[in-house]
Amino acid sequence: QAAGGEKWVKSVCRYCGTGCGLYIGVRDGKVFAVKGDKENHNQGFLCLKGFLLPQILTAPTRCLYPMIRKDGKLVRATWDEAMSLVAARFKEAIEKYGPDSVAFYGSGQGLTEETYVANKLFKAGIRTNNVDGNPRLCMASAVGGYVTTYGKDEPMGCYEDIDHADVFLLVGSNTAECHPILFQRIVRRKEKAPGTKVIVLDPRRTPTARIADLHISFKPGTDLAILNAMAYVLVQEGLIDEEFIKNHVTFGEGTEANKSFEDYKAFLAQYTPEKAAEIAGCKAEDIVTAARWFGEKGKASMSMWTMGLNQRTKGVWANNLVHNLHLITGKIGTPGSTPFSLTGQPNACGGVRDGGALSHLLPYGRLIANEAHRKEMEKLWGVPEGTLKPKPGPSTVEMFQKIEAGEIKCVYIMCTNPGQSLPNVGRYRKALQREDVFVVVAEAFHPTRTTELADVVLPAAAWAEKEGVYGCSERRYQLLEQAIPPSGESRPDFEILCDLGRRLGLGHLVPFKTPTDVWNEILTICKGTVYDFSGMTRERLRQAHGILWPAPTADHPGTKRRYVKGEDPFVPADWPHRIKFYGRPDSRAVVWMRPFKGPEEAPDADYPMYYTTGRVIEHWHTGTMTRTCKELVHANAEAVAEMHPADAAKLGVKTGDKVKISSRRGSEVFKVKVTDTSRENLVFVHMHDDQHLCNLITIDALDPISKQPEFKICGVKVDKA
Ligand code: MGD
Ligand code: SF4
Repeated sequence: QAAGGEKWVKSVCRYCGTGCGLYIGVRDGKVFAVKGDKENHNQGFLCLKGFLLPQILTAPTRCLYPMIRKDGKLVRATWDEAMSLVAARFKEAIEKYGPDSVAFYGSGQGLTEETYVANKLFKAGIRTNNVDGNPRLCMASAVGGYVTTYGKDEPMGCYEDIDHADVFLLVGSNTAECHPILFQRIVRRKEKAPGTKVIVLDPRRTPTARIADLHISFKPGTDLAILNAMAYVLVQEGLIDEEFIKNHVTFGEGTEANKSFEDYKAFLAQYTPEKAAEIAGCKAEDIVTAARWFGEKGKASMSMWTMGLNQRTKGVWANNLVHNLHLITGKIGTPGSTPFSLTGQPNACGGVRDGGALSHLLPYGRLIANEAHRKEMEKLWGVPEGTLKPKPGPSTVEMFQKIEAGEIKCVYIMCTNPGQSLPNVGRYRKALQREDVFVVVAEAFHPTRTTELADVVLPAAAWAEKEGVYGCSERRYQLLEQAIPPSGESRPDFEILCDLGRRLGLGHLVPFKTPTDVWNEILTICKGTVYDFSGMTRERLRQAHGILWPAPTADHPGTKRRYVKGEDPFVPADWPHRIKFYGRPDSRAVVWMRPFKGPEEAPDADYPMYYTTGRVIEHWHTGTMTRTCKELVHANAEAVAEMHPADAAKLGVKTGDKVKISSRRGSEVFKVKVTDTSRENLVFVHMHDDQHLCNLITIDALDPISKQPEFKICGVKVDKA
């Protein structure tokens, strides 16, 4: 690739779960540009955030040397000083209070190798299951949906399904802003096949809703009623596939899959379109239309969803209800027909979900609570039987509650910014400020709303400065090659973690010299599981533009559609059907009866408006990276409160005025933007602004199954400021 002193290094975008392939242009040891990879799924396209990635590398806020807090201030230290202090404090806590007094909080943006090292070090080395990560805030309900419905996590479809779909059902996904390159692919499909229908279920009239053929706006939290009513119409109008149901589906309620189709029909009787419309504040005929389009015989239907469905106290149930639509119509596992959850982060799937770096998981589909799985991992990791603790650790919010309670004394935070991104963040910021809690933050940027609370800040090499694997929404694993050396004194997270391991006397568990060493071990860990990607050698990943797992042998091309005979290597050739849901013992997926239940905190007399939060196209999450790009800041500088014109008129405010938004947990002042994007009685606030924390207001109530917080709904009052 070298020409005239320049080289182009194959990599992947640092930001969203779309996982666009790109090349990094390097000249004189500096990154000067990126360009889209035409041979990858994104076909050479990148969105603006992706294009502007080079700017983040030289931002004045890059964290370039270690820091230790002394007399209340973070001061420069050497690596040895910082790491000796971290190791000493961890050792002291473990000796005095036991292994569960320390914790690791990771990220769906860490490279697979980094997350693997941390997971092994903490679970098998330190012997604590206090390991969780921000995918808990993001994808946990989607995981819960897949596991309860199919017995195994992760989508069965692929991006290519977009090119074959006749109907798109986008539920709680602002694809246009959060997964722009996939949205563009949907638009291209619509242009190419003019009869293609887009249905958007979203309380807000988002930029995604603007291309919809049918947009159903509803009261936040009521989509469970709408999805059940769609199923009602499908059944009533015979838009179901009885043969598929007979061969591949079973029915369930609660946690037991022991019901019949007749029971399901009786359950649906309470969700007539009229009843659902009354609950949701939408039109019954729109629900009927959505169901008819989705269920039309001979058409391919693809559903996509993200945080609108996942960040809910009924998130797993809502996920189940989307799967139900596919299972009763048989619109699953053929080109263009698939339920497809979009992941938020670039490596939430590959690193954290698949890699098992949550508090209840072990790598590649294994569970902490399962004795056989623990034994298998103990053997693979070469540690004595009984090393792995049988009790799952706390989920993210519960972990910070243990910090608040003084039970966790030391926490290592890597590649995430919980001081800004946790729900009800004021509460957990206080927890991190406890005198007796020692906070280590491995960060590529400083200051952030978390480094400002740290006792030690470890400077991390950023994207392009290190090598490793990312796995995006469609099970595609891709290698990010190192393009330039780390900035300043920063080091790759994997190196820092191995250093910590050695200092804790656990170097034998993390003896890795390079990320390739880690990857080679990972290939042995996934082997024999349904994830099996042991055919994805490092060399192969260097050549390929991503490979979709399973890929169990070096000559296996990867799997576009799971559970499908002829595509998925785990469906036997002599299986009598097209599909085998082998994740469940009876090879049947479950249609769950999930009743409508509202949000944890609906508006009431004291807090009469709905409050919801999320991303905007210009910024990535808490903004530490994108807010260093002048073009992006120019386009969107400050988080605003989007309000419907009728609400603004009632309050007597116009665009640019300030409002104070308060919930039972906290308040913050924002500038107003009056827009019909917002539904009446709903205020939407962006999450990227470190100076205006939308999470002082959000609720930290959790889905009881997935433990994902309800970022998307709470009650607030809005006053003129
Ligand atoms: P990010 O800004 O992505 O947000 O929340 P966070 O993960 O807290 O933080 C990533 C951090 O990693 C940044 O501070 C960045 O500077 C740092 N970093 C970048 N590269 C590296 C590296 O190579 N190594 C290390 N060590 N650090 C690096 C995201 C979270 O927010 C998520 S996933 C979701 S889905 C939630 N969404 C959400 C919402 O919709 N509404 C509200 N109100 N809050 C939300 N919070 C959640
Ligand atoms: Fe990066 Fe996502 Fe944009 Fe693709 S769509 S360039 S992965 S931010």
